[in-house]
Amino acid sequence: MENQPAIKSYVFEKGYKDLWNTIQDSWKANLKEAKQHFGQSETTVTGAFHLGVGISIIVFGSIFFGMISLLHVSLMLIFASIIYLAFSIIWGADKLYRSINKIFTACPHPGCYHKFDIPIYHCPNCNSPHTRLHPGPYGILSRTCKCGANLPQTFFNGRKKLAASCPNSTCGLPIDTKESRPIVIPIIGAPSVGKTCFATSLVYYMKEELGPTEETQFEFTSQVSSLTYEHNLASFKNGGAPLKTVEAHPSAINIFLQLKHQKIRRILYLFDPAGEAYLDTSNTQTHRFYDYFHGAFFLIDPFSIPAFYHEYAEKITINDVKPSAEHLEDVYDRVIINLEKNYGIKPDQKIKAPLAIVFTKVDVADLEDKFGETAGRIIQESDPSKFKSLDDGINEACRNFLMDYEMAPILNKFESKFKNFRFFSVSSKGANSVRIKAPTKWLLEQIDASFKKIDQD
Ligand SMILES: Nc1nc2c(ncn2[C@@H]2O[C@H](COP(=O)(O)OP(=O)(O)OP(=O)(O)O)[C@@H](O)[C@H]2O)c(=O)[nH]1
Ligand SMILES: [Mg+2]
Ligand SMILES: [Zn+2]
Ligand SMILES: [Zn+2]
Repeated sequence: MENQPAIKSYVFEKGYKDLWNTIQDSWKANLKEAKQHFGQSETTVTGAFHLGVGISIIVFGSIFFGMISLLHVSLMLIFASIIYLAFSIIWGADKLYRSINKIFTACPHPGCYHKFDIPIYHCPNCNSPHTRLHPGPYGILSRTCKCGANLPQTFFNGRKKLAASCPNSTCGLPIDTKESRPIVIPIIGAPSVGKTCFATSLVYYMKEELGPTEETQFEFTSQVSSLTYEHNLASFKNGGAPLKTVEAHPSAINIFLQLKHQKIRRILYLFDPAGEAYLDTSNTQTHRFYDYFHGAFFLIDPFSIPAFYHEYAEKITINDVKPSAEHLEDVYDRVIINLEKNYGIKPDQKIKAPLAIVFTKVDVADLEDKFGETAGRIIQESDPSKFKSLDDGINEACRNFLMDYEMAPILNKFESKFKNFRFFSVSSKGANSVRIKAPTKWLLEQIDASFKKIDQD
């Protein structure tokens, strides 16, 4: 373990110093006494006596102190082994607890996104950084900081309550995850597909509809997340929409979700970058959260589909709809290339993480008839045994829509690359959104079965 600003346990530092000093002192005393006798060893009978005594002090003294030292060393080693065993067991339990509960630390800050087992913890008294605050040579359950403060160093005695920061030396910013279970979800889509409108509406659903229920307590982890949300939500008033996102490497929207009957708190990481991030692979390769993401939203602006846009160009007000100009397939290809090149997905391997493919802007013109509620209902009624819910019908309607508008290749790509994906259609307008709950709840349930118990219809 790297050096910590703390005091090591007795047997791992001071004990050895004491032992060495005792051995040295004993030898010195022994030699001193022997020397005194050698000093009196003239060629007389008493002199010969002193010579004899001196020699026997050296011989028997050495044997005696050697045995005492051996006993001392053995006791120290036994004691050290017991402590070593004890802290290994507790550290093992700490690791096991975090592994079973899928707890890790992910940095939510722009461009960092590094993942760690535990963050750097800071002493509440002197703020010294303890890079490895866990059972070890500095203590089993707690350690003493250089300033004298006592710090807990396991999951069960309060470590998570300490202030924490990112261990990445070029970042070092505060991380307020409190050893919760991360749920990491990027939102994928070109500029203007509706990512920020969707993210804001999703947070609105969680905060205002899920939050007030007894089942899920909602809390922003940071002011940044809360202010961004409030700002974007306010822009929906009077029919507006959030400003274009400029940051290709955004801060995560971080939210604590405490589910009823679940001891471990969840912490949501929602990443809403500027769509430009998906226009070339150099940006996404630094989106390190793809290393540990749990699922994703892939947003489709129907007006980015050329055949459909041409059919509807006359029926819509461009300024209201802000069609996305980027080809859907190009965005998809870049995301997959990035995952294959940088994040260990093999070309012939299917991605296990669930993907919610969300058609946005369903409130425009008659889109509800194309892949929304009306379309879903008709499909459901045509074969109720196959399409058991409205969502099943909408999923099918979205697929049909892609086929009808010359997008069969992208449908094939989703099918060949993703094990678990499903289509949804939404309108993202904050409090006046339509069906935001469906993709949100589906994705959370696929990632974490505990979400199945909340907000059931
Ligand atoms: N009618 C309607 N318009 C929408 C909806 N979602 C998004 N829009 C429109 O699309 C525009 C772009 O939406 P944003 O959410 O900012 O898009 P984005 O994907 O975040 O874009 P970047 O930040 O540039 O990457 C908005 O200003 C709205 O005009 C929707 O559900 N319905
Ligand atoms: Mg945006
Ligand atoms: Zn301290
Ligand atoms: Zn960081």
